[in-house]
Amino acid sequence: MKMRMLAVFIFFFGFITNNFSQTNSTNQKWWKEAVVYQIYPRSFKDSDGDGIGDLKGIISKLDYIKSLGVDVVWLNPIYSSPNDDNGYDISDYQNIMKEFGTMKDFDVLLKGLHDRGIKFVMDVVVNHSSDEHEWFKQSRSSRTNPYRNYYHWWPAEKGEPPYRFSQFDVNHNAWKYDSLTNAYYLHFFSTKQPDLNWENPKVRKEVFDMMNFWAKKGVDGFRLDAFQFACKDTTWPIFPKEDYPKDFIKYHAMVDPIHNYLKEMYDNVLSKYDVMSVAEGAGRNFQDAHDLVDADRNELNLAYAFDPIDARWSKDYSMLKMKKIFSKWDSVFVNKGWLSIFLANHDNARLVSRFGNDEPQYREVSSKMLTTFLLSMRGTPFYYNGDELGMTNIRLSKIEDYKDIAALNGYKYVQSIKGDTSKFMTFLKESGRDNGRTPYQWNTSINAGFGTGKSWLPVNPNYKTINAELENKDANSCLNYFRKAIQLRKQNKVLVYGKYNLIDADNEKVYAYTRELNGKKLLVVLNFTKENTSFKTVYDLSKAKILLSNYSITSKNKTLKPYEAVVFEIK
Ligand code: TEU
Repeated sequence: MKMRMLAVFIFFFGFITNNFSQTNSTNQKWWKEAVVYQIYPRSFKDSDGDGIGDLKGIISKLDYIKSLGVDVVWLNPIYSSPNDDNGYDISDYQNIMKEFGTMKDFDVLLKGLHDRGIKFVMDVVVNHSSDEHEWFKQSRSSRTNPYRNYYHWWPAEKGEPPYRFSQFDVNHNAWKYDSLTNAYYLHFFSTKQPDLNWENPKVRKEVFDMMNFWAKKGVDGFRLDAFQFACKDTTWPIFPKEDYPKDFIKYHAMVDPIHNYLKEMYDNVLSKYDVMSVAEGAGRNFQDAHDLVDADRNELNLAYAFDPIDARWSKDYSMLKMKKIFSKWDSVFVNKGWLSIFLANHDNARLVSRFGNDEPQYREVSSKMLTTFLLSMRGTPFYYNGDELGMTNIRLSKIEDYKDIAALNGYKYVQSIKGDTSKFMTFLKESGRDNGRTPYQWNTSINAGFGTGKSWLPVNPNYKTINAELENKDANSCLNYFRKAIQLRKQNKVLVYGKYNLIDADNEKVYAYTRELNGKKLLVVLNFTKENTSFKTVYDLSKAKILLSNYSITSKNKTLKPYEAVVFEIK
């Protein structure tokens, strides 16, 4: 009996705190209500004809960006870089990459965004720097150099270091031998991206000073690149062969005392400004993710987890699995913490090619369906430039055409182990990162209006039909649908803060859920397939109001056309 009373109490207490947490104004934050638009600067707009996008290019498109209705722009790294990994290898954290422009251009860009009421998020890449950064040049010059300890070194007289996995290395070995000082340095990414030693307080101070420099300039947020890997166990244990490196995240991510360093970052930088902070990667499990963003812990605001997008390529991918993953992630953050919602970025294939269907008859409708999903879930949407046009994978067929270090070194690795290179090419065509990095398609003019010079990656030949200018004029385009969906989210706080509830959970084709806040209830139904289908709901749709739909005629009889998406308001 006592147990039952306790259960009833917990249920009601949970109910009250849950509803309270959704409506409590102190829990309402601008970064929860924002739609973040990610711009890949290299590919957005080239102002000077060198084939590489730049800051002046972005400046020339500020009114267009404003017209989308987005609240925040996140730019991939724009700092000085030799571009081994397109700017994710930084050689000077307080300067602008010469291909992108100057600090003056940056100031103009920031002001231009702010003048239009748009906030700006900076990409902070501090798991590693470039090997061309002055710190590393000093560090590798001698074992006694004051910067030696800015990076991780293993003296070769101790023999080979314990194996560590590198994502971009040709041999997947994260230790690179450097004859100058007869030692190995650690690089979880390419050999030109040596890992910084976060255990060294001087490194942490340098990073915090650098972040303060940008915050004082007025940036509104930081995206912490690959930060879950920043801490290393410097006793360098040998990891068990059975699951390392297969499950390298388990060993590389969230190593102690990473949370202390985040708290230090909070105290020294984040707490001083009204900035948002987001971690790329959410750790090994839900607990890690929660610890990163639990407001009471004073670390970060948001994290983005890879499970949903990674699930797409798993052998047992299905709609049911997808729904389970998203629903589980939502449930973990019901009362505390906040997540981002995304299905594509610069590290992935195009949204419509990966999760929708880019065959001509389905491209538009499935792209709109995915937009509906991203803008109607609980969490801050991170929307990748070009997806609002329904841009598709380019599917380059020859390895020589690829530019991405992950693709090029991945290919060399497969060759070195005498693996199946044609299978690898098939994989690259569908999931290679260059698919998401082709120039933004502005109009039907030369190079899709990206710029006058030969672009660094080829323009997708479909730019004659898929481009911003045409779509701007077409009321039913993907672009205008995106604008509409953003407005719907803005006008309905229920889409931001409302409780998420999965319905018709066993439906293998339809993802359906309700969002509910203060008595207002929306029902979102999304057909993820090219078949006609139906869904189950207890709600009487005959009285429901249709708030958004990606077909001109929408029925209320619980059936859906291919890739149909509808947002109903339940009356
Ligand atoms: O990505 C971190 C990361 O773990 C990626 O390697 C991801 O798993 C991979 O891109 C999937 O193909 C960040 C950046 O987003 C990425 O662009 C950089 O290359 C990487 O860090 C290194 O800085």
